[in-house]
Amino acid sequence: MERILSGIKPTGELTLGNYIGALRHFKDFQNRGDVYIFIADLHALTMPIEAETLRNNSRDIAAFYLASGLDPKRCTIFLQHTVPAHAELNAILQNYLYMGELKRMTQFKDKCSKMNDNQIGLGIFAYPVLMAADILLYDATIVPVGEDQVQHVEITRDLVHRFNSRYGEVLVLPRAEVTKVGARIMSLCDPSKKMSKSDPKGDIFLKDPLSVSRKKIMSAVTDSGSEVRFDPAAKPGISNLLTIYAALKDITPQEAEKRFAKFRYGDFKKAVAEAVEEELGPFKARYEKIIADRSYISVLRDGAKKASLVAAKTLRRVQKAVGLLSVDE
Ligand code: AQP
Repeated sequence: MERILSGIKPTGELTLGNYIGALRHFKDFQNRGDVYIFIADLHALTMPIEAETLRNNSRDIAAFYLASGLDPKRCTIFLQHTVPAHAELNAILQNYLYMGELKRMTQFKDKCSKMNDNQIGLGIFAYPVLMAADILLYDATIVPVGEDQVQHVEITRDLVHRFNSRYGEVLVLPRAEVTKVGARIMSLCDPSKKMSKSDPKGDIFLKDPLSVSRKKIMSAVTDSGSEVRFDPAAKPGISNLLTIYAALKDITPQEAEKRFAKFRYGDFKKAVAEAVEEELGPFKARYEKIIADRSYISVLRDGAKKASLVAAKTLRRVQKAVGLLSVDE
């Protein structure tokens, strides 16, 4: 049986990119294996964030998880910090990844390119170590991610090979699974940049009123010419909108292109806005109900207990392998 693990960092308000690249697929994982979905709150601390913002974002993600169709009876939903084994395994694994490889991580380079060494926390540098701990604690075989996180799953795989060749088959080798359509939704203002919650220009937020997301789509940057064609290099703006539409309708961007071949930009944008409204309308309604009744709190509490049992077993296996003396028996 597959073990599937995924999570979202509560670094900002969730975007349509997070929805298309991650949230939208979560419920289907429940038909494919044993699912662990967490709120990566320790990861969110790797860049400056206000305490109240972090708390609110974490609540929102919990409610969005439930609104996405995740069923706490069929999966485990939890906050990362409520399972101490994440930090404990991190303390061990940090000795098996090296400065040279961490320095080469694209996320680290992107996030820290404009900072000097006295502004860069150790956490953002060592981010892949904690992410490896997140994955390995649950013996995850599949890690669904957007394109940007594939590199971190790859470094986790390197770590597993390194660790297991020294200590035997202790850690389970995970593999990244990238969303087929929509693994990298771009900003509506600048389609050369990813739509990111920590860089809100050109984002559609899941909490935006539908009229606001419609306006944002209608004023999205397009390309010269008037043809609706899927060509990310020559027509990045239109291609991004085609990708959004295709992802929401479960078709390919090429099929979407055919559907809109005779459309003008304005009518095409209207159709994309409608597709977003149709999908996000009911989703947002479910979120509003969950955030109001606070049902997510008990889900997170139960999730922490369930996740801790599994994580503690893996941690013990690793501690034993590296030679940490047990006093349990
Ligand atoms: N633009 C995107 N298109 C498709 N998928 C996306 N994801 C994020 N942005 C897009 C996917 O959402 C999940 C949660 O991501 P995360 O919070 O763990 O980290 P991230 O990829 O760094 O997301 P952000 O929104 O860009 O966060 P910040 O701004 O804090 O760095 C992942 O599956 C991710 O791939």
